[in-house]
Amino acid sequence: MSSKLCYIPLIQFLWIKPNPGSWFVCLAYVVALALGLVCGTAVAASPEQQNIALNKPASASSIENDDQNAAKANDGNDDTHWCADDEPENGAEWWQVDLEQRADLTGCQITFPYDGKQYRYKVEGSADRKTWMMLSDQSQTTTRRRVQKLTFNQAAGIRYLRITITGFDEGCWASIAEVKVFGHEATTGKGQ
Ligand SMILES: [Ca+2]
Repeated sequence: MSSKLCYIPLIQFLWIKPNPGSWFVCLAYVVALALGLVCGTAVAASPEQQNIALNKPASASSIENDDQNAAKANDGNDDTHWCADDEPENGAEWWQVDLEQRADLTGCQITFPYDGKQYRYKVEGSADRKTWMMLSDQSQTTTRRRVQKLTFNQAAGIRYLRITITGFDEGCWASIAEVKVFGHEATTGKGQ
């Protein structure tokens, strides 16, 4: 039933003399329409919250071992994580995902291995892995939340998303449990 058709019985009711039975019918319709509006809104918003990074090809500057490889940071499991070997010669450790097509990103959610520990980092995006743009600079953050949600103001045409770990509390490593990336297919320019 289309949304316009949904309103026809209610309009018809308003043109007839009400009685207790019809009041009940009207109330049921109002409740049904309200539920429909709520559900419709949720369905319309869902594409923005779809995790487009799930199980996409991931890479990293280094890995501690194969049980903590790059793919563990976007496997949909908060209990598995990527961990770098953190050797000084590597420089800043990073994790990267290939979204396999260009997308207009709205934000991301990063889950770290530990709650109550500080991780500092920056999130960058690129269409070609040559030119990178800063999506969110958290290199000065003081938050110790395990799950951190970020909103991107300008992130159009992004295929590659990279998270560089710039610092962390003592006792931690450059490590990420899970990354979710939100957005939709780019309105201009397809993947390379
Ligand atoms: Ca994981």
